[in-house]
Amino acid sequence: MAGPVPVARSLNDIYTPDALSSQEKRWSNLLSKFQSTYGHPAEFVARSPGRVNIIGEHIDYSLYSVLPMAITADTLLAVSTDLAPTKEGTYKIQIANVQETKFPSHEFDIPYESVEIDATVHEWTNYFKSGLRGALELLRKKHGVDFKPRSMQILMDGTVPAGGGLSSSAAFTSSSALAVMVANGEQTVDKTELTELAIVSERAVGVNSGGMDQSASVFSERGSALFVSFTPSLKARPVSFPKTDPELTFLIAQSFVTSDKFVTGPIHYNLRVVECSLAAAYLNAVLNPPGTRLPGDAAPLGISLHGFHETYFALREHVDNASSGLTVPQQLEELMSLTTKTLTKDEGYTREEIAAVLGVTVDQLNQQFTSRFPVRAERFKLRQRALHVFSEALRVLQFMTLLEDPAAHPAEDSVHTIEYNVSLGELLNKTQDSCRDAYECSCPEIDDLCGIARKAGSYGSRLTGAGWGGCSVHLVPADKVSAVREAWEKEYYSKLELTDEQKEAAVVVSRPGSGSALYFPE
Ligand code: NG1
Ligand code: MG
Repeated sequence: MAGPVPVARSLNDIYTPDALSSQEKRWSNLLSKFQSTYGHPAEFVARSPGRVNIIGEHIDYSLYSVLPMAITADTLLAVSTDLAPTKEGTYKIQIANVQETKFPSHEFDIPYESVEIDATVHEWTNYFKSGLRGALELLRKKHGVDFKPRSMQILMDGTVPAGGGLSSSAAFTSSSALAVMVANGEQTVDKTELTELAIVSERAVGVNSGGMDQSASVFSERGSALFVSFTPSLKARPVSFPKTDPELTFLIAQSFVTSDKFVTGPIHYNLRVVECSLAAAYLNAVLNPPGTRLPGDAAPLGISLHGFHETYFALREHVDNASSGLTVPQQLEELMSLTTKTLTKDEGYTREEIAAVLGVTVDQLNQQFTSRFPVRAERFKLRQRALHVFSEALRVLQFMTLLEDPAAHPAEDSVHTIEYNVSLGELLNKTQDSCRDAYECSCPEIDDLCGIARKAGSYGSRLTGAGWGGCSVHLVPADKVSAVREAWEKEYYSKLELTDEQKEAAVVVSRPGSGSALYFPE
């Protein structure tokens, strides 16, 4: 799966046939608008899609594997680099958006040394700047610290709904980083390098995220989902769905409850990152021998539940080699029962209680866990969050077994196909229950959409992405898609004041799309 970002010879290489005609119109509009905006043609287009997460929610920043897939919606950046020389010591970035009223164009004279990003303002060009900053770090590694970036003229067209749980941010940062690499002369861009710099870049704009979105955006291959692992290093590989009859489709339904991670980070997303990191430290302090330190890892705050998982069983092997025979699913089952026995307080733990168990002062605790990204909470629900993470990591492995173990595949007859689809769907439903009850990242609207869909024929329905609003994903057999859509229209969407554009985007039938790509207009 590693290797360079592919150069698309035609839009056929990027989009599934059903999307092709609308995409051809969109791309030719982008390229002609580039010409009229800047007075010359674009040299290339960098493209990176949004993603929907099938299963593995809120566990990527705990470094457990996930199963997303790219969707058709993507960020396009048309680029040219032949600009007039600029002010001494700076290069110029001119960036415009096809939706110019919503996203006004900007011009920046950026000093060679550094890219300033004011993450306190929610400015659309910040995402480009975060990709620019990440790419420059990589370019400096390759070409030396006094590398002089080139000026760029950019026209963007993004169709991933923002704040909708489909990773608009990752699509934008990944395509931006890709565009900067190519604008500065890189003939090929390695997918792993691009993903890693997109992950780091996204954290620069204030969201303490995991690496799922950027991996799915960069690595996905058309027709397949993507199994992404983060440790010991980032790996991604395509996973195909067995052919069933009726064919399985994934429906994505917007709740239209916007969940803006910038605003709610301190009580939602970033708080969960802190709770999971604290849970790892707490479990380590109680269940591993005194003085055991968790290995520093790629998690946002440097330690993770996965790190605890590995340390615990590595140390156990020295003690009793009984545990060495455990499979990962068995280890996860054991961790869930250990968690229940160790983290007994339902109402959660105060900073004082945690600091006492870790043997540090509250100031030291705050310094390590709650200074980087501010959180607002008196108590941290360590057990609930850890139980969700371990159980969700287990569901991902069970889902993968159903997809990849031929013994688990349905026999040709339809009865077994139904049973098979039901067992896939059941895992998705259990994820939704755990997100709602243990992780508390759902909302009534999403619960509603899921209930309506299940009644109308969906095998499995759940929130996708960060939650607290945004999108839901549903595993629906092809012959039930219209029934589910009608039920949503009647019982949910008809009660909202939706614009025609919103009505259009409310429900998307998602086919597994391709990841990042480059295109050089002839
Ligand atoms: P969304 O909200 O779809 O961008 C976020 C995180 C992911 C992952 C999911 C929950 C960002 C940029 N991405 O996805 O890393 O943690 O939530 O599984 O915050
Ligand atoms: Mg996002």
